[in-house]
Amino acid sequence: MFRKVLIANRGEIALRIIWACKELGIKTVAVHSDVDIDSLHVRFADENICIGPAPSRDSYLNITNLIAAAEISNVDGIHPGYGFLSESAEFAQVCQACNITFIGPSPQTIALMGNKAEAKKTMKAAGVPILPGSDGPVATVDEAKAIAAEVGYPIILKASAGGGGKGMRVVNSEGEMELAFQMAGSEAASAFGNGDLYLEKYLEAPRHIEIQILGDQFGNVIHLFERECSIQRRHQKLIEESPSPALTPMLRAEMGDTAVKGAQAVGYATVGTMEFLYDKDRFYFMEMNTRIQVEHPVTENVTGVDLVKAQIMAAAGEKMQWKQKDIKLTGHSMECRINAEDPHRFTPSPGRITTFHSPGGPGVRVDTAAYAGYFVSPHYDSLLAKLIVRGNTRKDSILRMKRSLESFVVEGIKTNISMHLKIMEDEDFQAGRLSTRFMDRFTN
Ligand code: MV4
Repeated sequence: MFRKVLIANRGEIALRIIWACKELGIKTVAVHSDVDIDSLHVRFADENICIGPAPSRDSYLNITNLIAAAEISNVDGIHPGYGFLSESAEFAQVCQACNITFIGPSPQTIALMGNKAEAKKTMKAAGVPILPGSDGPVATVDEAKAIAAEVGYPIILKASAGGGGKGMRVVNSEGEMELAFQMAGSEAASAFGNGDLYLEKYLEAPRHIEIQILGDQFGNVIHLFERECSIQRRHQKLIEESPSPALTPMLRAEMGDTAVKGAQAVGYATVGTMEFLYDKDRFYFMEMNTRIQVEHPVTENVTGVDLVKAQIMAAAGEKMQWKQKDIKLTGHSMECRINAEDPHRFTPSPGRITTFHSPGGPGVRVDTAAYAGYFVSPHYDSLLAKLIVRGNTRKDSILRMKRSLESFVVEGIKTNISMHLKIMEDEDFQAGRLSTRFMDRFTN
């Protein structure tokens, strides 16, 4: 097991990793930019090192400064959290070269899953269902037109080096292809340094359902069921839940087993998430995330597995303590992402928090690094807190979420709590009638 781990992240996930390390008896090193000196992850880590000024590129994204901090503090592991460098094959490679364990899959696996077109080809070869479309990147607009004619419009163009919706273009007819191909290609090139595009049949209103995967370094892979993540705005997830109201026990087992098959095909180790699009009782591989996800507490609540501890133990080379039959789904869990943003314009709302009261009581968890007096910086993402509830049924979870949102007091900045309350009271949401288009009606 690791002796000391550096957490290459900030905010609630840095705190979450510190809690897991404390329970594993691992010493922790927090890194922070100069504006994060008063953050809770700095306060609760055993050591802390300033790695640069506020802009992420000069601090949390600066591999040289992070590795220097790791060397100075003599750590044997680095946990990247999510976002920042958590899916950077280059960072994982540099850690390996410096004999520091990157707490995640191998650089090769990160690179493979980071190329969405190659990831799809790999999953297809492993027998995981994929959407009809191109076999890898599309070289020319004529090739795109030919494939689109085969699969039928509408199609969607996606960036191979992308993910998360950046550089995507829906094309409804051949006449739109030329411009869409050029726009998507140049967007992808400027966003990711790689303009390659791949093409898929476009599903008008699918669900976004993902499977949690856990693997060790002995070839053992299990799944920890699904999370329904269809409630998103501009590819930012807002509400996640498990189990999905759409899945039958049969489909749940089929999706889980399929995800395990895909992960085994690449020898997946530590935690990962396989994202699927779900439409008319069929599911299709979309992409695989090679990090711990924001929404991991939803799965922890329904399985009882501490995913961050499991991730760290797997990265340390420990054999997994579970067999698939040991993982049971009980109850229902739901997470609302509380963002420091204007609830109507969805624009960031940085500033000093004057009052901060988070809800509690049975089945309520709040993962946050915020506190009364904390200054929410404009330099980083707007996630302020994750409110996660657990109930025996989905109805119980919604009721618990409503009363928790109503008693979540944040003053001094704006939040999206009122938007979450509107969603909880929505008839379609309460009936489980969800899709990736759900938020269209809530946003202009
Ligand atoms: C799709 C899709 C429909 N058909 N692909 C890709 C990145 C992920 N975050 C969202 N992605 C989607 N890929 C096909 N073939 C629908 C989505 C999608 C989505 C697309 C546009 C706007 C919002 C969306 C929210 C979730 C999923």
